Amino acid sequence: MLVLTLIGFVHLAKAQYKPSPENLEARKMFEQMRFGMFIHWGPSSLLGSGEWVMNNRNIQVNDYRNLMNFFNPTAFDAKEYVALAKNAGMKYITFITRHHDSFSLWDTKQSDFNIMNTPYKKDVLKMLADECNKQGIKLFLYYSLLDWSRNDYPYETGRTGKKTGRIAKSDYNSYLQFMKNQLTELLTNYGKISGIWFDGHWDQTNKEGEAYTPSRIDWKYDEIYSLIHKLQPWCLIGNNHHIDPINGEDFQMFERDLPGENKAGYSFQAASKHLPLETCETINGSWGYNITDNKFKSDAKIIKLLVGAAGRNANLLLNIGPMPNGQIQQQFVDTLGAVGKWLAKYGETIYDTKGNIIKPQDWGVVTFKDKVAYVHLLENPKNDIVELPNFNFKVKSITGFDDHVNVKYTLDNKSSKLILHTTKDKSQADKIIKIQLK
Ligand code: FHN
Repeated sequence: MLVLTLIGFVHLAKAQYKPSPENLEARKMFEQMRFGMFIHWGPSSLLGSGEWVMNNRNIQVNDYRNLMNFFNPTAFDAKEYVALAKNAGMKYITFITRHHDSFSLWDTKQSDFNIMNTPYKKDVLKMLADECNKQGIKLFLYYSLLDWSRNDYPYETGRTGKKTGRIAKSDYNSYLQFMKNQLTELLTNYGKISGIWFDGHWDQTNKEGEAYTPSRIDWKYDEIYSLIHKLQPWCLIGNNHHIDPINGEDFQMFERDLPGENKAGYSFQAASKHLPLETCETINGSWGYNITDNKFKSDAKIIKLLVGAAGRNANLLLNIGPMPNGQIQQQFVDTLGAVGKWLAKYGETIYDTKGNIIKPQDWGVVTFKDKVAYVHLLENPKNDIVELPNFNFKVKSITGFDDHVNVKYTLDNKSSKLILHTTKDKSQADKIIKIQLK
């Protein structure tokens, strides 16, 4: 009986994650920020083929380690990175600390495959953390659960990294301890960390969308998550596992899709109604530096993504994959500059707004802030008619955001439908109409 009661207690303790007041406050601030910079970078960038190159070319662990001898990012400038994010209107940076290849971009004592053993010999994370602090940008850390180099990671049951030459038997307890030690370093030596962004869970499941997708290993998330929250209670935990949120997580992310969409095939999970949401996307098609990837999205497309995310109550985490020397390619700089310029003018319609009050429509989305609703026309409305269903508000005025000219409208109180009679110039990414509510 006693044992059963104890098991019951343990189970209950696991089931009841109660975010701390600091954590709840951090969630609010996270939602206000709406736009962040994702940075995928490391020795894999040297090969110019994206961050999956080790897996894709079946590079053996010992051969891959050679990259450490010539990863020398002398053009890395933390001040420039943070300024670039700031000028783009981004409010936070999510930096890869350790991707699937196992390379650590900080001075870790837990593995010698790290930045201090490259010719560069400098702790890039420290420089970035200090600079974020100086320039008022929040710092989130990406941390891979999946590992293609270590023997103790359960690669036998994994989907990827099977051909990197490992033969020793894995040992998850040892790997778990390693991760806990690394996370403790990250959350102890780099000041205030706003969030940990996990990735790689899906390595231990069947493909997203299949009927059966539980993990083949017990990751012991309760231990990992409680350690993080113990070290920094405000630190938000998100896990890009492509399934419904797990107990202990503070935000939910979507990869290459806005919440509620599933074009990329990762997002069969529904958007949480309680947790803050985030969508991550690339500017071209690659996360890590890819020398032949010229499929750059237009500035308009990125702006629409950002607005589409805000309209669904989500942040956009937009990726850059710096070059191996630390320089950021001009195309990324230009796009970020263009979005920054747009946000300088239209930021009030994005930051600190709420989406999803009116569901996304064919023509676009609506964001709300205090007594104002911003209608974002992302596509040309059919017959110059913009319908807003479930519009349960009283209207004071409706004007164009740019020209302040009154927009013709009809409000059918019975069906709660607001109809705006307006159109959009095709060349504009977004036409905004401001509804002042009573
Ligand atoms: O495998 C990673 C990939 O390299 C990249 O980091 C993205 C970012 O969301 N996540 C994984 C794929 O789901």
